Amino acid sequence: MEYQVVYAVICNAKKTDFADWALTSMHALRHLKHKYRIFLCVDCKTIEALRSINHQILDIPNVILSIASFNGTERERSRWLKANLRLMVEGDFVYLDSDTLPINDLSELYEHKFEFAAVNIIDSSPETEGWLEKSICDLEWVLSPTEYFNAGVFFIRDTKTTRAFSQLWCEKWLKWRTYDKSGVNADQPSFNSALYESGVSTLSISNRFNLFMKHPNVRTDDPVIFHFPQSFRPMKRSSLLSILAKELKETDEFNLSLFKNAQITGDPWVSSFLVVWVEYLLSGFNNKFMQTFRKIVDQRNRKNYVR
Ligand SMILES: [Mn+2]
Repeated sequence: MEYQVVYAVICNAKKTDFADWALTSMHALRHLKHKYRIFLCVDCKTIEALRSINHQILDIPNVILSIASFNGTERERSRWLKANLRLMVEGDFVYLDSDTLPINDLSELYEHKFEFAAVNIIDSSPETEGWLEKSICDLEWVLSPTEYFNAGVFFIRDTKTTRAFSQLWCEKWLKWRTYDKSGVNADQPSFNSALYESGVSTLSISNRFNLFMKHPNVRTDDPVIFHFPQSFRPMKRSSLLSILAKELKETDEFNLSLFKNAQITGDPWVSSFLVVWVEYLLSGFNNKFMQTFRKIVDQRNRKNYVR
């Protein structure tokens, strides 16, 4: 059995955070038990940018695939790329967000008979508390009554149905983009309704496989993949991913002992409890400030401030 893992990266030559994180995540994969065939999916503008600065991420993957750049912001381009992945890559694969870090073997994600597997967040997502329902109603979409998946980590098989799902996700996301004027361009509503409406067989898996760091106290036994929501709380000083990425950039070395230590302790943070909380609270304050700031910015320009 071949284990395939797919990353999707959109960035420019000046700000390469997403490429840096994905590169770190790929290094982590190379230190796990199984061998993984790594795919890097990008768009034309991104590959041009990465080549112009000779970014290290170009050396690690087994396969690099590129699609035509979507005409929009970087955030929109990354949504579009992600919705197209199932049509770009052949065979079953696990998709990992650039802000995730695998610390244990992913083989369990492949060992079932379902077409799709991910962590069900229906009971914990703020999306499912209000705004989502109105939007879904307005757009006349259908959602599963029992499942709402986080799109940051998922397993997907290569079948007719899953390819049709990908097509439908693209169509729905385009509609969402016109409908939602917030500039956030969430991809999970279109992702989840496309999944349900296309009849893909789905499996809800343990949050060990996508441990979403909503706050510093998130923990589980035997974690497999840490997910640091970099886009709204970067946690530059405390998250294992940020520190590994920073060291990799500065020294060209993946800090294996730090990584191995995290495998043993299951601790996603590298600073003390107090520092993690201070950074977390400060980044929350920053967000509030940015939200207030955004409100006074013309809606048309707003998209430029959200990533
Ligand atoms: Mn993410």
